[in-house]
Amino acid sequence: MSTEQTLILVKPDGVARGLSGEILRRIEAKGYRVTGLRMLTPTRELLAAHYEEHEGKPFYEPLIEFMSSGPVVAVRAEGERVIEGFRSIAGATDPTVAAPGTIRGDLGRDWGLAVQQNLVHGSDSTLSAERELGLWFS
Ligand code: YYY
Ligand code: MG
Repeated sequence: MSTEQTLILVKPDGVARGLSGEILRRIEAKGYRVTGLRMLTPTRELLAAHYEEHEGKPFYEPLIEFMSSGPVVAVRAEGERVIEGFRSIAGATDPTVAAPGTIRGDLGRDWGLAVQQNLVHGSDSTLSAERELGLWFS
């Protein structure tokens, strides 16, 4: 048994497409508890800290630009192995190859910017979950 907490973001494309409710539904339907919820348009400063591991990569600047373009829904979710479990529900980074049944596989669009606009973020380890929750839910 290991109850964990993770940071989930519904990205600007998910909010703009009216999918926040559907994404929260999937999180809760899996049995995870939502223990924190905020809607905000993130600053570049917050996003630079959040995505520090990707600084310098070719997709970094467009990603920050996109993520600061409108409101996101930040979710603190809790449950048994929720970090790995939410990554599993979210599906592969690229919605075109994300498995059917996953958020990205079912709802992600197969367009040019699909890898950038892939609806959700989920922390990928206990260390990053702790760090990211500190940024978004301080
Ligand atoms: O953890 P995850 O979101 O699945 O992917 P990461 O490799 O951490 O990349 C973070 C974020 O960056 C991804 O969700 C979309 C964007 N991105 C991109 O725009 N283009 C890429 N080639 C890789 C990632
Ligand atoms: Mg990642």
